[in-house]
Amino acid sequence: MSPVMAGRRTNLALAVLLAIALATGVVAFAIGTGWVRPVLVAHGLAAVAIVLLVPWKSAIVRRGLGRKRDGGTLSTLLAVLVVTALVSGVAHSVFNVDSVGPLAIMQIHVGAAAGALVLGLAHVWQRPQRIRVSDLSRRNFLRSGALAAGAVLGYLAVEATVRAAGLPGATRRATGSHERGSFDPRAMPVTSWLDDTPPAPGMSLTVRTGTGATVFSIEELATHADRITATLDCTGGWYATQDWSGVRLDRLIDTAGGSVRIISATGYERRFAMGDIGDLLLATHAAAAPLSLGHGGPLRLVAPGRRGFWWVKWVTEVVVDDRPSWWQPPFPLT
Ligand SMILES: Nc1nc2c(c(=O)[nH]1)N[C@H]1C(S)=C(S)[C@@H](COP(=O)(O)O)O[C@H]1N2
Ligand SMILES: [Mo]
Repeated sequence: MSPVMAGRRTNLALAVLLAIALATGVVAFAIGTGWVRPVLVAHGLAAVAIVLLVPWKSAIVRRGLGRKRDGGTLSTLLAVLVVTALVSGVAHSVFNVDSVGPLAIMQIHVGAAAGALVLGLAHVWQRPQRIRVSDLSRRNFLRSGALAAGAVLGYLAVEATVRAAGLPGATRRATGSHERGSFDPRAMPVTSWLDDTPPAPGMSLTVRTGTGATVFSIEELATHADRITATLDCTGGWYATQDWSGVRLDRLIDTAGGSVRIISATGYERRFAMGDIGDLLLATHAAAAPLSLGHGGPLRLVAPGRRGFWWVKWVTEVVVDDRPSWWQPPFPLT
């Protein structure tokens, strides 16, 4: 078998694995319950399989260096980004590393992955690997099977080591997040999706429906004292369970509609299905103390089972309209 053919196979496998890693990474960010564990396991398996292919890819790179083609800088940068994504992923998941200098570890991980996507597409464009009928041979299926089996064994070996050594990765949640400040809101991180900052504290909530607008004071909302224990699970890779108290959203809305927008004083917002309002809480308190401004005080949304970016802070407006609940970007844009 020629080294060129072997190289082509390795390149195709790497492209597929990177695509799987990216897709599972995006899905793991989007969902907070249900399929999140298998999705995260697939993410880890893709990572292990990429590492297993490093010896083969190195051989291809060494041959390529002898040939001196254009695009070497781009390829090197792509390799650096993939290694950065792998190392930051392991640093977070196994060792619970929170940040490196000013950057959160998940910013590094996602930033490297996004860069690798762009450069990876450019790389494939520059050095296309044509897919041939022979790629679908029985032998190549066996090779893929061997790689998959190797990935499973490697993954299990890492998991077993993490557990045996009592490393932080052993106690992660299904989403992959590490615990930070449960039942102690002051110890819980203050964070934002991108770069939102606290506004001047609001004093009231306006609820708009098809039939008009109603203004509630924060004290009025707090007197309902609806309680719920729920876990805030940030895609930054940490989670905290708190006892929240405030008012259930279905107490404030008595009309029908397509969906409901929960809007922050900062303009940040998420839209929910009307069927969900019985599960959503507008919280004024956590652990029996008023919410701090950093954590969204005086009023923030608690959205059990959803990732942190749904938990809108500094809520000043709730608007019911006729749009469907999927009428929004899958992730916030600000
Ligand atoms: N207005 C507003 N609400 C927001 C965000 C934001 O950037 N702006 N970030 C969300 C994200 S990504 C998370 S994880 C939680 C963080 O809440 P905390 O700062 O209380 O930990 O708030 C959510 N609510
Ligand atoms: Mo988050």
